[in-house]
Order: sequence, then C-alpha cells, then structure tokens
Amino acid sequence: MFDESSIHAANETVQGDLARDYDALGEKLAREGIDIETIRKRATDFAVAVPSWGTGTGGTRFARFPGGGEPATIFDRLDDCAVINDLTRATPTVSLHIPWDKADPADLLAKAEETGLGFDCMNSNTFSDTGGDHSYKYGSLSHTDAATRAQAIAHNLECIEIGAKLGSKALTVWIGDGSNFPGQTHMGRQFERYLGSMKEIYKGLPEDWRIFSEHKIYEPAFYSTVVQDWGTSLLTAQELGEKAFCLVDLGHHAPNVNIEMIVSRLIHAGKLGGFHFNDSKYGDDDLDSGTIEPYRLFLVWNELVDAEATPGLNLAHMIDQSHNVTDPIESLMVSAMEIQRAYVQASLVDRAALAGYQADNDALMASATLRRAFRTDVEPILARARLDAGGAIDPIRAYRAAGYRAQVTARRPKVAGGGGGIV
Ligand SMILES: [Mn+2]
Repeated sequence: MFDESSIHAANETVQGDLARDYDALGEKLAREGIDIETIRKRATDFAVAVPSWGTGTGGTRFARFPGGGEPATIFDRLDDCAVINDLTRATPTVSLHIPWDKADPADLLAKAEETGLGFDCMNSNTFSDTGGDHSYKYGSLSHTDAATRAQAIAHNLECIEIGAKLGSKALTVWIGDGSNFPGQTHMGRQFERYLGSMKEIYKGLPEDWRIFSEHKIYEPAFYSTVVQDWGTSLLTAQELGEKAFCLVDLGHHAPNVNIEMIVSRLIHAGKLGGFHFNDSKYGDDDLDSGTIEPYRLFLVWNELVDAEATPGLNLAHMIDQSHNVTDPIESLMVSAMEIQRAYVQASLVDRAALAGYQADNDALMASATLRRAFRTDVEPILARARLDAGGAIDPIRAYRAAGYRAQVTARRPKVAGGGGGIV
C-alpha cells in the first residue's frame, strides 16, 4: 500500500549509519555471548495485532477532537493498518470490532488480500447500544432480563460467524456490565448470569477457536464490574473449558498492581491467552505502549520469554489504546515498535545466570541481570529487522516524508468532532 520508493528514499539517507550501529552492537553482544543474528531473527518474527478502531482518533467522555483524514469505513481503517505494517513490518494482522467493522466478509477478504493483512481476534460490543431491541444500559451478558442476555449472546455468536469467514481463530469478550451503587445488583447472581451467557457463546465456538475473557477493574461501571480482576477472569476460563483463556489488558488494573506476576500465575494455570498492550499513568488504556512504564513492559515480556517453551502456550498479542492528541497511525507505529523492543530486550536476559542468582538468593545480581538486558539499546536490531523485511529504518520519518496524512485528509470526508466516547 505504502509507496515503496518513498520508503527506500527515506532509508537510503540513514542506511550507512545503521550498518555501523548494528556492527557495533553485534560486537558488544558477542562479548556477552549473545549472537546478534539470533536476536534479529526473533525481532523479524515478532508480530502484534493492530486494533482497527485504533486508527481513528479516540476521545474521552468529555469530547473527541478528530484529526484530518479520519477513516470513515473499515476499508479506510484497513488502508491505515496497512501503512503501519508496511513501515514497521511488525503488525501483519488486524483485530476487528463488530458492529463497527461490519461488512461483507468477501469484501473484507479482498481488502486483506490487497493490503497484505490478515485478521486477528474478533471483538464483540455489548457495552453500547448498536441498534438491537434491548438496551445494555443495565448490562448485557449479565443483564437481569433474559431477552437482553439472549440478544448479547446472539451478537457474540454472530461475531464468531463473521470471524470464521475471515480466518480469525478467537473471540475476545469484554463487557461493561457492573454496577454504580452498592446494592444495585446481587453480585453473585449477576456473575452466575454472566457465566450462563458465556457458556452459550462457548458452545458456538468452532473446534479450532478460542474465547478470551478480558477483565477490567472499573468503568463504565464505577462501583463494581462483573469481570473485575484476573481472579474472576480465571474462574470464568476454568469454568468454561479448554478453549477458554484470559486476556490481560495492561491498563485494566489498580495502580501499582504487579501485572508481571499475574502473567506468571495465568501461565501456571495454563490459562493465559493474550494481551492488550497500552500504557497509563492513572487508569485504563489512555496512553501509548511504553510511554510511561517501559520497564514494566519489559518485565511482562521477561515472563513471556521465560515461559515461551511452555507446552500449549499460544498468545494473541494486540495493541489496545486510545489516541486523543496524536496521529493514530504514528502512535500505533511507535507502540508496535516499543512492544517489539521490550520483547527483544527480554530476549537478551541471561537466564542461566539469573537462575543461579535466584538459587543463591543474590537479589542484587538477579535484579542487575534484568536491568542489564533492559538497558541495552536494541534499536539497531529493530531497525535492521524492518529494513530487511522491506520496512522503514525510521517509520515516523518515512511516514511524515511521504505525506500520507495530507493525502487522506484531501480524499476522505471530514468527520464531526464534538461528543465524547471511546473510539
Ligand atoms: Mn482491552
């Protein structure tokens, strides 16, 4: 999709510098007993899915300020996702959201073919009213009214049906259900209703599909949420069966929660299914991956790399964040690269040395072993992996030089701003 000659032109000016930086890093890593080519291969093989909705400007409950060239349709969104992958070569798949991305599956497949993209997990939406007879104001899969629950179940089954035609293999379920006042709901019976609905959806999963339950501590419900924490999510996955797993969204926890330990526990339980990457200072998925706590992102990857040989571990990685003041394409490119960076850095950890320090209770050296990997500037590896795959050494620079945003701003109809709402 993205003009190859413009990527090439942007690369040409910095290719010599990259070669020198790559060689220097290779020498440094060799002294530590690490083969840079092995690490580069890992960087090349890395992939994280982009959320279709992330290509639009996000908003808060106060307002939304769209930028120029906002994608109006799923086909525009796929064009933008293709730009992200063409330049970073790290985001070959897109996660769709139904009904926002609803279109003829044949047309979606044709667009995927044209853009070189594939489809990742499907995402259902029962946290807003999108035209059904029954309102989700007081809940969806856990609603007190059976007809409302049935509508929410049918919607999830439809998401599976659409996804099956697109080559997707998983459904992620996040609900906004909960309560705003103590006493508003019976928390136990509400959870039982949720489980009952999830069991109905589970029955509709094709043999080779998985279902992910995503927990969130608060919002839109401000007193309690039905799937508040990883414990509830694990209970759900265990009760549903072997095709059910937990999805961890980095922004969906209380401040200071040790997310890397949650990751470790879910791996132990055989129930970790995937991630939604983002970052936050105060709550939820408000900020781009790696902008606030890059070390925590590294520590999460440290657990994942440590466990990568675990039998049956099959993780779906996706970005899920809101971009309110940046060009969404730029934010998604930077985020994909930051997630890839943390993965590559975690791949540098000397695990034999770490295990030795842990056995000796040498806390200082154990911690230093992790930080040594985290402090390594792996940018030349990431840039080289992109270059070799036909991407840009510096994706932001190449993107800006090509003027893509100005082109789509001239071509696409202007989108109204105003009201609040998530993307
Ligand atoms: Mn999420």
